[in-house]
Amino acid sequence: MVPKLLARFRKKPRELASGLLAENLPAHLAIIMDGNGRWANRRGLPRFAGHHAGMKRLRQVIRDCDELGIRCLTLYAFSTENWKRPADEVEYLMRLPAEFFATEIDELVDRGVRVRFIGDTAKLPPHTQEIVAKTLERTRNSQGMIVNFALNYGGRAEIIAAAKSFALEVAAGRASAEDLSEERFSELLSTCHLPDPDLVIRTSGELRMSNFLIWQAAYAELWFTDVLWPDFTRDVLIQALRDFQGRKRRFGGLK
Ligand code: V0D
Repeated sequence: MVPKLLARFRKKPRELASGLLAENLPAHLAIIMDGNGRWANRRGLPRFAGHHAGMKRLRQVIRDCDELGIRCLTLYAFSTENWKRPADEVEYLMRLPAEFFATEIDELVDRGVRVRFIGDTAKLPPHTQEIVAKTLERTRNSQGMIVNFALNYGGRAEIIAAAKSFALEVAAGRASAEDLSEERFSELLSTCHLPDPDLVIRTSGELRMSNFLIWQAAYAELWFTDVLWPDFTRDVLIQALRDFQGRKRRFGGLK
């Protein structure tokens, strides 16, 4: 225990085995896990096989992020647009949380991971909502990394919901229009308990935000790769984090 305690007081920047600086990691990393269907197509497999491979990759990425010292990880697992996919594919996706829970929950709890959710989870099938509730319950007291799943999430819908809730406060006489600020508005979003993402990664070559954390990612660094999500290894993650550490962040100012 002693070396660990002393390590806290070291002045020298801590270099992780991967050549990353522990001091300059994104506090919040967000990932658009794209390319699972394409990965399967390329192998002549059905799309669901790609989703399953994507889930296996996600297990490892959560471990890697925890070991590297990422404090908060948000994963775009299902968007409000994904309902337009064939019914059998949606049905398959909605069973992944149960499989993930069955195989991963003990390790997540051991790691001290706290799982959270953003998005309209009330519209998910009841069996999926049950897993959401069980996962929240099992990790409720965890004090480690936050893993935040975006399920049935849309950034514009979230902003509209926040605007409505503020309008209701005004209508009830508890606030006035002049009270609204960026800080106050941020408190009305589903991410109110999280820092803004510092880095957004999107796999599979698409160069868009696709309605993911559009308010919160206003000053995020963006990192895109052609690598398909099931092929996203620890080395690719480290490459993204190295790239992040080489960037000058200005948050709209100059400095
Ligand atoms: C498919 C690649 C884990 C991207 C990852 C319902 C798309 C695998 C979960 C999960 C999905 C959700 C909730 C929970 C635990 C795990 C998940 C969906 C899709 C959509 F409590 N992977 N995963 N959920 N994919």
